[in-house]
Amino acid sequence: MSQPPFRLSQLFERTDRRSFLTRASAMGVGAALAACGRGERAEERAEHAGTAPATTGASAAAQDTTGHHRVVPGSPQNPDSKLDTALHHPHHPTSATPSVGGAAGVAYHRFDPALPPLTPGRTKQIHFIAREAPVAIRPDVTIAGWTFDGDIPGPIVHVRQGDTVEFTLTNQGTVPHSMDFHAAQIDPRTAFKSVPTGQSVSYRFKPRYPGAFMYHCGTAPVLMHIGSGMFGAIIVDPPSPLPPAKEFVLIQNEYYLNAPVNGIAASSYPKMLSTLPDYVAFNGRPSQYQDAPIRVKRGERVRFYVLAVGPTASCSFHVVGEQFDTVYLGAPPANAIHGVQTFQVPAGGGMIFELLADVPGEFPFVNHAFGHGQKGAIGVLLVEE
Ligand SMILES: [Cu+2]
Repeated sequence: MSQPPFRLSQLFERTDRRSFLTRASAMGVGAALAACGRGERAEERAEHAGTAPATTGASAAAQDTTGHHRVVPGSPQNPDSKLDTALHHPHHPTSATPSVGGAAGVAYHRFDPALPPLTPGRTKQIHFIAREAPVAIRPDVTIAGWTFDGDIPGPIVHVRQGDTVEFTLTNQGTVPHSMDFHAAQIDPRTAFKSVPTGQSVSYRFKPRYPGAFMYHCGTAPVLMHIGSGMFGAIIVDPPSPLPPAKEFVLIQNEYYLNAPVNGIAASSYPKMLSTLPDYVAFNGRPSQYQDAPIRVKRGERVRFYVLAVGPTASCSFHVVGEQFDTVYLGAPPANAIHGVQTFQVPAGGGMIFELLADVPGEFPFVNHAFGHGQKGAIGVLLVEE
Protein backbone atom coordinates (compact mmCIF):
# COMPACT_ATOMS: atom_id res chain seq x y z
CA MET A 1 0.00 0.00 0.00
CA SER A 2 1.56 3.28 -1.06
CA GLN A 3 1.77 6.15 1.37
CA PRO A 4 0.19 9.50 0.68
CA PRO A 5 2.65 12.37 0.51
CA PHE A 6 2.97 14.21 3.77
CA ARG A 7 1.70 17.76 3.67
CA LEU A 8 2.88 20.28 6.20
CA SER A 9 -0.63 21.67 6.36
CA GLN A 10 -1.76 18.40 7.90
CA LEU A 11 -0.10 19.39 11.12
CA PHE A 12 -2.44 22.31 11.47
CA GLU A 13 -5.68 20.86 10.26
CA ARG A 14 -8.56 20.84 12.63
CA THR A 15 -11.07 18.09 12.84
CA ASP A 16 -14.14 20.22 12.45
CA ARG A 17 -17.64 18.95 11.92
CA ARG A 18 -17.51 19.33 8.14
CA SER A 19 -14.26 17.43 7.68
CA PHE A 20 -15.44 14.75 10.06
CA LEU A 21 -18.66 14.31 8.11
CA THR A 22 -16.69 14.13 4.88
CA ARG A 23 -14.46 11.47 6.27
CA ALA A 24 -17.29 9.60 7.94
CA SER A 25 -19.14 9.56 4.66
CA ALA A 26 -16.10 8.21 2.86
CA MET A 27 -15.71 5.59 5.54
CA GLY A 28 -19.33 4.59 5.50
CA VAL A 29 -19.47 4.80 9.24
CA GLY A 30 -23.16 4.70 9.87
CA ALA A 31 -22.92 5.04 13.59
CA ALA A 32 -20.76 8.12 13.35
CA LEU A 33 -23.11 9.77 10.91
CA ALA A 34 -26.05 8.87 13.07
CA ALA A 35 -24.33 10.50 15.99
CA CYS A 36 -23.70 13.64 13.96
CA GLY A 37 -27.29 13.56 12.79
CA ARG A 38 -28.30 14.05 16.37
CA GLY A 39 -26.35 17.26 16.36
CA GLU A 40 -23.34 16.01 18.25
CA ARG A 41 -19.85 15.26 16.97
CA ALA A 42 -19.13 11.59 17.41
CA GLU A 43 -15.63 12.33 18.54
CA GLU A 44 -16.88 14.56 21.33
CA ARG A 45 -19.40 11.96 22.33
CA ALA A 46 -16.65 9.41 22.42
CA GLU A 47 -14.41 11.53 24.57
CA HIS A 48 -17.18 12.17 27.03
CA ALA A 49 -18.47 8.63 27.03
CA GLY A 50 -15.02 7.12 27.16
CA THR A 51 -15.47 5.04 24.06
CA ALA A 52 -13.97 5.01 20.62
CA PRO A 53 -16.40 6.43 18.06
CA ALA A 54 -15.66 4.08 15.20
CA THR A 55 -13.76 0.99 14.33
CA THR A 56 -10.69 0.17 16.33
CA GLY A 57 -8.57 -2.85 16.95
CA ALA A 58 -7.20 -5.04 14.18
CA SER A 59 -7.62 -2.70 11.29
CA ALA A 60 -5.66 -0.88 8.69
CA ALA A 61 -5.34 2.65 7.48
CA ALA A 62 -6.04 3.77 3.98
CA GLN A 63 -6.54 7.14 2.40
CA ASP A 64 -9.95 8.59 1.81
CA THR A 65 -10.99 11.19 -0.69
CA THR A 66 -9.88 14.02 1.57
CA GLY A 67 -6.35 12.70 1.83
CA HIS A 68 -6.77 11.53 5.42
CA HIS A 69 -5.97 8.11 6.68
CA ARG A 70 -8.95 6.02 7.46
CA VAL A 71 -9.56 2.69 9.08
CA VAL A 72 -10.41 -0.34 7.00
CA PRO A 73 -11.81 -3.01 9.28
CA GLY A 74 -10.18 -6.36 8.87
CA SER A 75 -7.44 -5.24 6.53
CA PRO A 76 -4.10 -6.92 7.13
CA GLN A 77 -1.93 -3.84 7.33
CA ASN A 78 -1.97 -0.61 9.19
CA PRO A 79 0.67 1.77 7.89
CA ASP A 80 -0.33 4.65 10.15
CA SER A 81 2.90 6.27 11.18
CA LYS A 82 4.15 9.24 13.09
CA LEU A 83 3.22 11.31 10.05
CA ASP A 84 -0.33 11.34 11.30
CA THR A 85 0.35 11.73 14.94
CA ALA A 86 -0.25 15.46 15.10
CA LEU A 87 -3.78 14.94 13.90
CA HIS A 88 -6.77 14.04 15.94
CA HIS A 89 -8.43 11.16 14.18
CA PRO A 90 -12.08 10.69 15.06
CA HIS A 91 -11.73 6.97 14.46
CA HIS A 92 -8.79 6.52 16.75
CA PRO A 93 -9.42 5.68 20.37
CA THR A 94 -9.07 8.44 22.88
CA SER A 95 -9.96 6.49 25.96
CA ALA A 96 -7.90 4.05 27.92
CA THR A 97 -10.57 1.53 28.72
CA PRO A 98 -9.00 -1.00 31.04
CA SER A 99 -9.47 -4.60 30.01
CA VAL A 100 -8.69 -5.58 33.56
CA GLY A 101 -10.49 -6.07 36.82
CA GLY A 102 -10.31 -3.73 39.77
CA ALA A 103 -7.24 -2.25 41.39
CA ALA A 104 -7.04 -4.98 44.01
CA GLY A 105 -3.85 -6.93 43.66
CA VAL A 106 -2.01 -4.26 41.68
CA ALA A 107 1.14 -3.74 43.71
CA TYR A 108 2.91 -0.41 43.94
CA HIS A 109 6.65 -0.55 43.43
CA ARG A 110 9.41 2.01 43.23
CA PHE A 111 10.84 2.32 39.72
CA ASP A 112 14.60 1.71 39.92
CA PRO A 113 16.23 4.85 38.50
CA ALA A 114 19.69 3.28 38.07
CA LEU A 115 20.99 3.16 34.51
CA PRO A 116 21.21 -0.56 33.69
CA PRO A 117 24.71 -1.70 32.64
CA LEU A 118 25.66 -2.22 29.02
CA THR A 119 25.22 -5.78 27.85
CA PRO A 120 28.02 -7.51 25.88
CA GLY A 121 28.06 -7.40 22.12
CA ARG A 122 27.42 -4.70 19.57
CA THR A 123 24.05 -6.03 18.40
CA LYS A 124 21.21 -5.45 20.82
CA GLN A 125 18.04 -7.44 20.30
CA ILE A 126 15.11 -5.77 21.98
CA HIS A 127 11.55 -7.07 21.98
CA PHE A 128 8.79 -5.04 23.61
CA ILE A 129 5.18 -6.01 24.15
CA ALA A 130 2.59 -3.27 23.84
CA ARG A 131 -0.31 -4.02 26.15
CA GLU A 132 -2.81 -2.51 28.51
CA ALA A 133 -2.01 -2.97 32.18
CA PRO A 134 -3.10 -1.47 35.47
CA VAL A 135 -0.18 0.44 36.97
CA ALA A 136 -0.04 1.72 40.55
CA ILE A 137 1.53 5.16 40.18
CA ARG A 138 1.09 5.78 43.91
CA PRO A 139 0.17 3.40 46.70
CA ASP A 140 -3.39 4.76 46.48
CA VAL A 141 -3.67 5.52 42.75
CA THR A 142 -3.90 2.88 40.03
CA ILE A 143 -4.34 3.87 36.43
CA ALA A 144 -5.39 2.06 33.27
CA GLY A 145 -2.02 2.18 31.60
CA TRP A 146 -1.14 1.66 27.98
CA THR A 147 2.34 0.25 28.36
CA PHE A 148 5.46 -1.20 26.89
CA ASP A 149 6.07 -4.43 28.82
CA GLY A 150 3.49 -3.70 31.48
CA ASP A 151 5.02 -0.76 33.33
CA ILE A 152 5.31 3.02 33.07
CA PRO A 153 7.81 4.01 31.84
CA GLY A 154 8.87 1.16 29.59
CA PRO A 155 12.22 -0.56 30.14
CA ILE A 156 15.34 1.62 30.08
CA VAL A 157 17.45 0.71 27.05
CA HIS A 158 21.23 1.22 27.24
CA VAL A 159 23.43 0.95 24.16
CA ARG A 160 26.53 2.51 22.63
CA GLN A 161 26.83 4.80 19.66
CA GLY A 162 27.17 2.61 16.56
CA ASP A 163 25.58 -0.47 18.10
CA THR A 164 23.01 -2.20 15.96
CA VAL A 165 19.61 -2.18 17.62
CA GLU A 166 17.35 -4.93 16.31
CA PHE A 167 13.95 -4.00 17.60
CA THR A 168 10.61 -5.80 17.54
CA LEU A 169 7.30 -4.54 18.85
CA THR A 170 4.47 -7.02 19.33
CA ASN A 171 1.05 -5.59 19.99
CA GLN A 172 -0.97 -7.51 22.56
CA GLY A 173 -3.22 -4.53 23.21
CA THR A 174 -6.70 -3.92 21.91
CA VAL A 175 -5.88 -0.90 19.72
CA PRO A 176 -3.01 -0.25 17.29
CA HIS A 177 0.35 0.81 18.72
CA SER A 178 3.78 1.66 17.34
CA MET A 179 7.32 2.57 18.37
CA ASP A 180 9.24 5.75 17.62
CA PHE A 181 12.86 5.80 18.81
CA HIS A 182 14.28 9.31 18.85
CA ALA A 183 17.74 7.71 18.70
CA ALA A 184 17.02 6.35 15.22
CA GLN A 185 17.32 7.86 11.80
CA ILE A 186 14.93 5.80 9.76
CA ASP A 187 11.88 6.18 7.52
CA PRO A 188 9.04 6.51 10.02
CA ARG A 189 6.43 5.42 7.51
CA THR A 190 7.72 1.88 7.66
CA ALA A 191 9.60 1.60 10.94
CA PHE A 192 7.21 3.59 13.12
CA LYS A 193 4.02 2.28 11.55
CA SER A 194 1.11 1.25 13.70
CA VAL A 195 0.82 -2.43 14.49
CA PRO A 196 -2.62 -4.02 14.68
CA THR A 197 -3.54 -6.25 17.58
CA GLY A 198 -1.72 -9.55 17.48
CA GLN A 199 0.88 -8.42 14.98
CA SER A 200 4.51 -7.25 15.15
CA VAL A 201 6.84 -4.81 13.47
CA SER A 202 10.63 -5.20 13.36
CA TYR A 203 13.33 -2.78 12.31
CA ARG A 204 16.96 -2.05 13.00
CA PHE A 205 18.96 1.12 13.47
CA LYS A 206 22.39 2.32 14.55
CA PRO A 207 22.28 5.29 16.93
CA ARG A 208 24.41 7.96 15.29
CA TYR A 209 24.72 10.20 18.34
CA PRO A 210 25.20 9.56 22.03
CA GLY A 211 22.79 11.07 24.52
CA ALA A 212 19.50 10.57 26.35
CA PHE A 213 16.72 9.87 23.88
CA MET A 214 13.01 9.35 24.23
CA TYR A 215 11.04 6.51 22.77
CA HIS A 216 7.29 6.47 22.52
CA CYS A 217 4.26 5.09 20.77
CA GLY A 218 3.53 7.27 17.77
CA THR A 219 0.05 6.08 16.91
CA ALA A 220 -2.57 8.78 16.51
CA PRO A 221 -3.52 10.56 18.56
CA VAL A 222 0.00 10.44 19.93
CA LEU A 223 -1.11 12.66 22.81
CA MET A 224 -3.35 9.86 24.05
CA HIS A 225 -0.74 7.13 23.66
CA ILE A 226 2.07 9.01 25.40
CA GLY A 227 -0.36 10.39 27.96
CA SER A 228 -1.48 6.87 28.84
CA GLY A 229 2.04 5.64 29.50
CA MET A 230 3.68 4.55 26.24
CA PHE A 231 7.13 6.06 26.60
CA GLY A 232 10.62 5.37 27.87
CA ALA A 233 14.31 6.16 27.44
CA ILE A 234 17.17 4.85 25.36
CA ILE A 235 20.55 5.96 26.67
CA VAL A 236 23.32 5.96 24.07
CA ASP A 237 26.91 6.01 25.36
CA PRO A 238 29.68 7.76 23.43
CA PRO A 239 32.53 5.60 22.06
CA SER A 240 34.82 6.71 24.90
CA PRO A 241 33.12 6.38 28.26
CA LEU A 242 32.25 9.50 30.23
CA PRO A 243 33.98 9.90 33.62
CA PRO A 244 32.96 7.26 36.20
CA ALA A 245 29.76 8.23 37.97
CA LYS A 246 26.64 6.98 39.67
CA GLU A 247 24.19 7.11 36.79
CA PHE A 248 20.43 7.58 37.03
CA VAL A 249 17.65 8.03 34.50
CA LEU A 250 14.82 10.43 35.29
CA ILE A 251 11.90 10.45 32.86
CA GLN A 252 9.37 13.18 33.57
CA ASN A 253 5.78 12.68 32.43
CA GLU A 254 2.33 13.99 33.26
CA TYR A 255 -0.91 12.16 34.05
CA TYR A 256 -4.41 13.34 33.18
CA LEU A 257 -6.98 11.13 34.85
CA ASN A 258 -10.68 10.46 35.01
CA ALA A 259 -12.36 9.50 38.26
CA PRO A 260 -11.52 5.89 39.12
CA VAL A 261 -13.89 3.03 38.34
CA ASN A 262 -13.32 -0.10 40.42
CA GLY A 263 -10.27 1.66 41.78
CA ILE A 264 -8.69 2.24 38.36
CA ALA A 265 -8.44 5.67 36.76
CA ALA A 266 -8.49 5.84 32.98
CA SER A 267 -6.69 8.65 31.23
CA SER A 268 -8.70 11.66 30.10
CA TYR A 269 -8.07 12.86 26.58
CA PRO A 270 -9.93 16.17 27.07
CA LYS A 271 -7.75 16.83 30.13
CA MET A 272 -4.66 16.03 28.08
CA LEU A 273 -5.80 18.66 25.60
CA SER A 274 -6.28 21.11 28.46
CA THR A 275 -2.60 20.53 29.45
CA LEU A 276 -3.46 20.82 33.14
CA PRO A 277 -2.17 17.56 34.63
CA ASP A 278 -3.27 15.83 37.82
CA TYR A 279 0.26 14.56 38.47
CA VAL A 280 3.75 15.11 37.15
CA ALA A 281 6.22 12.35 37.89
CA PHE A 282 9.76 11.16 37.54
CA ASN A 283 9.78 7.57 36.26
CA GLY A 284 6.05 7.20 36.37
CA ARG A 285 5.36 7.74 40.07
CA PRO A 286 4.79 11.19 41.56
CA SER A 287 7.19 11.96 44.43
CA GLN A 288 8.52 8.38 44.61
CA TYR A 289 12.10 9.52 45.25
CA GLN A 290 10.93 11.82 47.98
CA ASP A 291 9.50 8.79 49.74
CA ALA A 292 12.54 6.63 48.91
CA PRO A 293 15.51 8.86 48.02
CA ILE A 294 18.25 8.18 45.51
CA ARG A 295 21.38 7.46 47.56
CA VAL A 296 25.01 8.16 46.69
CA LYS A 297 28.24 8.45 48.68
CA ARG A 298 30.02 11.66 49.40
CA GLY A 299 32.61 12.37 46.71
CA GLU A 300 30.85 10.46 43.96
CA ARG A 301 30.05 12.02 40.63
CA VAL A 302 26.33 11.85 39.89
CA ARG A 303 25.01 11.76 36.36
CA PHE A 304 21.31 12.26 35.68
CA TYR A 305 19.94 11.42 32.25
CA VAL A 306 16.86 13.65 32.32
CA LEU A 307 14.09 13.26 29.77
CA ALA A 308 10.86 15.20 29.46
CA VAL A 309 8.52 12.87 27.62
CA GLY A 310 5.42 14.97 28.17
CA PRO A 311 3.11 14.48 26.55
CA THR A 312 3.27 18.28 26.91
CA ALA A 313 5.38 19.61 29.79
CA SER A 314 9.08 20.43 29.78
CA CYS A 315 11.33 19.99 32.82
CA SER A 316 13.31 22.85 34.37
CA PHE A 317 15.71 20.52 36.15
CA HIS A 318 17.37 21.82 39.32
CA VAL A 319 18.95 20.32 42.42
CA VAL A 320 18.36 22.38 45.55
CA GLY A 321 21.65 23.11 47.32
CA GLU A 322 23.78 21.90 44.45
CA GLN A 323 25.09 23.13 41.12
CA PHE A 324 25.72 21.17 37.97
CA ASP A 325 29.37 21.30 37.06
CA THR A 326 28.45 19.98 33.61
CA VAL A 327 25.33 19.84 31.49
CA TYR A 328 25.55 18.19 28.08
CA LEU A 329 23.02 19.86 25.83
CA GLY A 330 23.68 17.44 22.98
CA ALA A 331 25.93 14.53 22.20
CA PRO A 332 28.53 14.12 24.97
CA PRO A 333 31.35 14.78 25.58
CA ALA A 334 30.86 17.81 23.32
CA ASN A 335 28.10 20.37 23.86
CA ALA A 336 28.93 20.83 27.56
CA ILE A 337 28.17 23.92 29.59
CA HIS A 338 29.46 24.41 33.12
CA GLY A 339 28.31 25.98 36.36
CA VAL A 340 24.59 25.58 35.77
CA GLN A 341 21.79 26.09 38.32
CA THR A 342 18.79 25.03 36.18
CA PHE A 343 18.34 23.93 32.62
CA GLN A 344 15.16 23.20 30.76
CA VAL A 345 14.72 19.88 29.00
CA PRO A 346 12.09 20.37 26.30
CA ALA A 347 9.16 18.03 25.81
CA GLY A 348 10.47 15.26 23.61
CA GLY A 349 14.07 15.93 24.65
CA GLY A 350 16.77 14.57 26.90
CA MET A 351 19.91 16.05 28.46
CA ILE A 352 22.67 14.89 30.76
CA PHE A 353 23.28 16.64 34.08
CA GLU A 354 26.36 16.04 36.25
CA LEU A 355 27.28 17.16 39.72
CA LEU A 356 30.01 16.25 42.17
CA ALA A 357 28.38 15.14 45.42
CA ASP A 358 31.11 16.47 47.69
CA VAL A 359 28.73 17.92 50.29
CA PRO A 360 26.73 15.46 52.42
CA GLY A 361 23.05 16.11 52.91
CA GLU A 362 19.57 15.79 51.44
CA PHE A 363 19.26 17.57 48.13
CA PRO A 364 15.81 17.84 46.53
CA PHE A 365 15.84 17.54 42.77
CA VAL A 366 12.89 19.27 41.18
CA ASN A 367 11.19 20.59 38.15
CA HIS A 368 11.70 24.23 39.13
CA ALA A 369 8.52 25.12 37.24
CA PHE A 370 6.91 24.58 40.62
CA GLY A 371 3.36 24.08 39.49
CA HIS A 372 4.71 20.83 38.13
CA GLY A 373 7.18 20.19 40.94
CA GLN A 374 4.29 20.44 43.38
CA LYS A 375 2.34 17.86 41.39
CA GLY A 376 5.06 15.27 41.89
CA ALA A 377 8.12 16.16 39.79
CA ILE A 378 10.31 16.13 42.86
CA GLY A 379 12.67 13.72 44.57
CA VAL A 380 15.62 13.64 46.97
CA LEU A 381 19.27 12.93 46.32
CA LEU A 382 20.72 11.67 49.59
CA VAL A 383 24.49 12.17 49.83
CA GLU A 384 25.79 9.98 52.62
CA GLU A 385 29.18 10.09 54.33
CU1 LIG B 1 0.19 3.23 21.52
